[in-house]
Amino acid sequence: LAEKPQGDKRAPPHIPSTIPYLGHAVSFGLSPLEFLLAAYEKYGPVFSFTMVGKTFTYLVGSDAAALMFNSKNENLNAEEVYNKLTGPVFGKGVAYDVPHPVFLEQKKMLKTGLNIARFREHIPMIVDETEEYFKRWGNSGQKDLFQAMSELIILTASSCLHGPEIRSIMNEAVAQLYWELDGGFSAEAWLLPTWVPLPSFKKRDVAHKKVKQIFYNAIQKRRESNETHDDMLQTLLDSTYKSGRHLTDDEIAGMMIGLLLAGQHTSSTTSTWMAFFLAQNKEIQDNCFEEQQSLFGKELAPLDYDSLKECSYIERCLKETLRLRPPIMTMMRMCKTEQTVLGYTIPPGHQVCVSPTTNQKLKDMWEDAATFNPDRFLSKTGAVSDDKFIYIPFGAGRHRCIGESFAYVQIKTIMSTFLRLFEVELGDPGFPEINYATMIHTPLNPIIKYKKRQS
Ligand code: HEM
Ligand code: LAN
Repeated sequence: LAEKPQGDKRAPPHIPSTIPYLGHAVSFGLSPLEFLLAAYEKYGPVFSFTMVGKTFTYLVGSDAAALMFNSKNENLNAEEVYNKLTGPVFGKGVAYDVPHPVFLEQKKMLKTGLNIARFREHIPMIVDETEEYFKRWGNSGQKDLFQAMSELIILTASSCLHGPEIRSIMNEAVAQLYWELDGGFSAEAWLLPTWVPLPSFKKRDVAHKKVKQIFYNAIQKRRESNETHDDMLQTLLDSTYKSGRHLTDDEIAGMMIGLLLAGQHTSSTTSTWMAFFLAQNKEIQDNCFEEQQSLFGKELAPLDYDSLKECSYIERCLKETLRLRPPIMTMMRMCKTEQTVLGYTIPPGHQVCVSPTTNQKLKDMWEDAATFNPDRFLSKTGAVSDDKFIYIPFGAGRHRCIGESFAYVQIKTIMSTFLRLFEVELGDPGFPEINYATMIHTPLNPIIKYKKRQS
């Protein structure tokens, strides 16, 4: 089935399709994970297929994935595949709109802003937001947990990552703008040309302008303020590039949008999936609550950074949730120069992909791959081997996530607080199916049944 060898160059096996242009778009779209695992069984760790006129080459398993994670951005390029999606949402001058070395400097600035001293302050803020939010749930009932987590995480991101000026003006109208901006991260935006007049594109662009204006005002207010602040906004105002230049207000506002969306999707889906895994398995849920009692006493003393670090069981549950439901299911790069991996040659023009979801479910790498078992992470890697790139929810290499520690602090704090408040069971629709139609795979019908714990 492999394409004809050209000289001693061997192209990766190309999965045949009888459907012109669309290729495998429908079967992949309906169930990407099944598609990729089946292709891996049949074709091995490197294979190509066509969708909507584009050729995708997947690198499955650690050895193949190493090509992406060790490569330079000039060779396997991120902005060429991502900027169409992120450009209109973040605006000019940040992330994939600038040359990669500039984005690396921006990542460094963000990283300085996400430090342990800040996390210590974030924890009580997140606890307050969570307790306040769930007051509206009353004593018992069934509710859409994904909606709740999405609303809650906008609030925690505003207070921890944006600062008091923005948090104080958060209301439903602003949240609505964020949703419309967020609507820019869609399959349509990724597939269709930018000029197509889709209503969601127009909404995105209007929301972008309004959100930027809100952030400009907050930046202005901060510049004029006499109070001292020690938070992310202050870090961005004080940071300089290697050249000595400060960030412009437009760059800061773009980075604030980036921060919001980075934490938003990833943490809201992860917290929701985690709660459903615990709702499905009473014993694991009880272990989490007992850990709270054993570390914080029967009276459940307030959470703080050092004790939260000790909560190793809930941490393993989070780690296992990120194994089975990593929010970013595929990382993509445009192949710019011929690449060789495991004896195959990938030509320029292919979109090279690595899928955390796939690597984290390989039967030959993970014992009982499909089972939610937090204690697998009692061993060093949790996997059968210590291969470097089979557990990659935060990516690796040059494009690796800088938000991992913040995400752990945020999700562990939210989930600890949530489990102190409620006992949960699966709601009437049962364990949620995966909605593959969204770019970050969300839970379908995420209805949870809850009962207040007796204190
Ligand atoms: C990159 C996952 C939270 C900021 C990434 C990548 C992944 C990822 C897989 C690599 C993308 C690629 O290589 O194409 C996650 C997960 C999160 C999370 C699973 C939470 C559970 C956050 C948060 C922030 C953040 C909270 C910011 C506060 C970033 C940044 C990059 C990144 C700046 C760099 C992108 C690049 O260099 O191209 N994240 N992320 N992430 N993430 Fe996160
Ligand atoms: C995203 C969100 C979308 C996501 C998918 C398309 C779902 C995925 O298949 C590939 C990776 C991508 C594009 C992705 C990469 C990293 C992003 C862009 C984010 C997690 C959303 C925010 C994050 C970005 C780098 C955050 C920082 C932005 C700044 C402007 C500082």
